[in-house]
Amino acid sequence: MIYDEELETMPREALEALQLKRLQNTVERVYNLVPFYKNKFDEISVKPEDIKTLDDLKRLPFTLKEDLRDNYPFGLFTIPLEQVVRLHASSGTTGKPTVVGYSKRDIELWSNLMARSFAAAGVTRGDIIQNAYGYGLFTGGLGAHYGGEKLGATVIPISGGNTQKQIMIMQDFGSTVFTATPSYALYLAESAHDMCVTQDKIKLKVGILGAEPWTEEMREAIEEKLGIDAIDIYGLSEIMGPGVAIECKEAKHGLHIWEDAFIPEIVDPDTGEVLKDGEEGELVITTITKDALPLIRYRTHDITHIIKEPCICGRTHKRIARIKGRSDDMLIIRGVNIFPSQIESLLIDIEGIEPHYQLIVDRVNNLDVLEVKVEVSEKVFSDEIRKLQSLQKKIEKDIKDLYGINVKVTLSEPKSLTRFEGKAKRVIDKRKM
Ligand code: DLL
Repeated sequence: MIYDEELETMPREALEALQLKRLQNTVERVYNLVPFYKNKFDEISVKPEDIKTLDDLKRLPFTLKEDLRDNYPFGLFTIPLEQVVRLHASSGTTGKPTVVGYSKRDIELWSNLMARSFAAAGVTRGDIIQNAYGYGLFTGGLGAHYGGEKLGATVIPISGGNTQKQIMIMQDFGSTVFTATPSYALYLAESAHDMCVTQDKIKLKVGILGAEPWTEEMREAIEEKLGIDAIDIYGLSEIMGPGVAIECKEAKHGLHIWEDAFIPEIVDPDTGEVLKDGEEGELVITTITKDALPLIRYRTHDITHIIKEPCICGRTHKRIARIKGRSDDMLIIRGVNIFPSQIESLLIDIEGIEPHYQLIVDRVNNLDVLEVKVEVSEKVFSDEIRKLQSLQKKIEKDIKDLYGINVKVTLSEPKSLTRFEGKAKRVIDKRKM
């Protein structure tokens, strides 16, 4: 269902005219209200009035996560704190978190975009959304909550964790939509299986899953185990939270990024040069409707490309391909670049392998070594040692053939690797410890 016909199907020309107007307005505001931006623009002698076309966006400087940290906590806000009605923060791995603020209008806008995203995924007013994204400083919980209510659906604010209770509530309340990270959806599916809760005992039809990278193969595994449509949703707290982009139910291929609110660019992660539609690089986003914390050319570190072809669903907003990983998650093993998601796609397709894995990187005698720990199914685990050894060798060979790196594969017992209630942590890089 299309939630906002006029905006979602607006002809490109009109959409781009709207973007330009909103961009000019945003640039003017940040220049006049945020000293950080005024200084950065002055340094390269660019004035707001120089932005005459959408193409002029590339004249503006990038904003980095460090800029938010350097101006911790509220230094990039354009409005006084009295007008800020909500704060969220993303937990950095080190040091201070990144703080984001919302005015009343921002919350309204976010709810609208999230309602629009739910609708694109096939959710309607009659649905019951079991929201297992964490509530708190993380934007997942409240973002999905407000969007679900805005749409008029029924929201169960269960938050993450407590899996047995999730499964009980899912049956008793008749939840039709499940929102969580894909890794948690998979964990829930397994637990339901262990509790003998079969698909006919639940009413679930859609999973709105995101907040971490996942693969097509993982989608298939989740869809099969839960008997649902699994839809990919993208967002980041600095830009808003969940609902920046989502797949539509019709195509389930690429995520529509809501261009009446955000301008996406793809840049070369090393040089910052803007790439053409279709070329893979780092996603950079400029917000054009945000009030409290507008960001100009924010470097997301997420690797993707723009899908050029128009979508069968009729929405005119561009699509980004499924996020391949973060540029800072890319592993370099003896000079070969590899994303965890590439290993994931290969593993999940192998018979007898469960979609649970961990990558352990270390440096031994000055050489990088990658260990791939992966769980096998109960059936394979009870096989004779010889068969397990040949499975292990097969995976090592497949990875070598496809990606050109030597890895050590360790087969783990079923259910032995850590399960995650929020974002999964797949990589342990001992070189950085
Ligand atoms: O993860 C917001 C969110 C909540 C998105 C719920 C979707 C659902 P942060 O905690 O700030 O915000 O983390 C943002 O997570 O830059 C990506 O690297 C990653 N990420 C988010 N969605 C996806 C996705 C929320 N669908 C960071 N695929 C982003 C791959 C994703 N990575």
